[in-house]
Amino acid sequence: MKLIGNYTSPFVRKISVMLLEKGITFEFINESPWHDSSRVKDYTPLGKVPALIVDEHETWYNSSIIAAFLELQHQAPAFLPVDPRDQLEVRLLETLADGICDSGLLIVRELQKDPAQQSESEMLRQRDKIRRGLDALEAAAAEGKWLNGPDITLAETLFKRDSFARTEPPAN
Ligand SMILES: N[C@@H](CCC(=O)N[C@@H](CS)C(=O)NCC(=O)O)C(=O)O
Repeated sequence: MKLIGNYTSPFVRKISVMLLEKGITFEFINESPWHDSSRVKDYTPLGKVPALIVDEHETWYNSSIIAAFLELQHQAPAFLPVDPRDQLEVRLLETLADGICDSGLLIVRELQKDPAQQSESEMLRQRDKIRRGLDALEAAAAEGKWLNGPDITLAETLFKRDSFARTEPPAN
């Protein structure tokens, strides 16, 4: 299996955490999606990371879809509970965490523009989403059911750094 990604993407991190925790062997292909010469679009039409190449006939993209595919391998630990309703609750928190990262990414992209082209109001709008999202995540963490609970969940793969020390990328 090959994981196409880069070291700064939280969505790639989600999949790296799952692969490492499940002990699934994979090769990491470090590709930035942002450059004109990027080869990411050769792997996925949307040109975004992560993409997971299973073989020459099977490629999955979008971190939520890849996560669902990895769960189908039935390799421990499971990142989703068995009960479908519980699964939805975890997927909702995953969506919340993804959305916070999406907003962060939009702010970064805005800041990369020429200052005259940057939209302060758009950045404030995104910051509000991040603030509300983090408040909701904190409340879920305090509840301790799917975040900070007894079992590892998909909802934790983007934010809970201390549990996943061995998935840290190299310093350089
Ligand atoms: N919802 C997607 C988001 C993926 C995403 O936005 N990845 C960023 C890197 S963090 C990317 O590749 N962006 C390239 C682009 O937008 O062209 C997922 O969960 O995989």
